[in-house]
Amino acid sequence: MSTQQTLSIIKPDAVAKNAIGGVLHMIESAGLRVVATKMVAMSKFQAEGFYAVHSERPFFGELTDFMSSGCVVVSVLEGDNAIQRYRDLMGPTNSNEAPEGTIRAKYGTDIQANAVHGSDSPESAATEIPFFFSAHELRGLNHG
Ligand code: IDP
Ligand code: MG
Repeated sequence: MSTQQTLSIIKPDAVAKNAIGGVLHMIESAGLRVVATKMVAMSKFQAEGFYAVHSERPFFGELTDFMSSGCVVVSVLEGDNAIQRYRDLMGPTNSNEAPEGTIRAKYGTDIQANAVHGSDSPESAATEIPFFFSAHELRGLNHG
């Protein structure tokens, strides 16, 4: 195992549910470290850019409407094998299929309003982290 960074987004549904603290608590309780975080309101254009990989999917329009419907909390998480560990903590895409103990089981509603995003590979993390965080914002990493 090696130390990795992954991008987390607490989506507008979870922010609306007052679950920012609840999600971050689950992240920290799982042993992942929050090394950068901020609240942002994504424009439709930003959401389309972030999810460009899904631009041909039938749900692209509603996904980008949803992601730009309210504030989100973006964070960089760090830890051994952080990418897969966070995916496991999130649970499957469809919240209704998420096992107990996962973030999506606790805070998600359905396949779209599923509370959180997490990078799915080192390649995704390497593009998703700089999408939201400048080098300046990341320079304090590894000093926690
Ligand atoms: P993931 O977030 O579990 O990696 P992806 O397949 O990458 O899932 O899809 C990105 C996001 O698009 C999901 O988190 C969810 O919000 C939304 N989404 C995925 N599949 C559907 C669908 O069939 N209908 C509506 N929204 C969907
Ligand atoms: Mg994905």
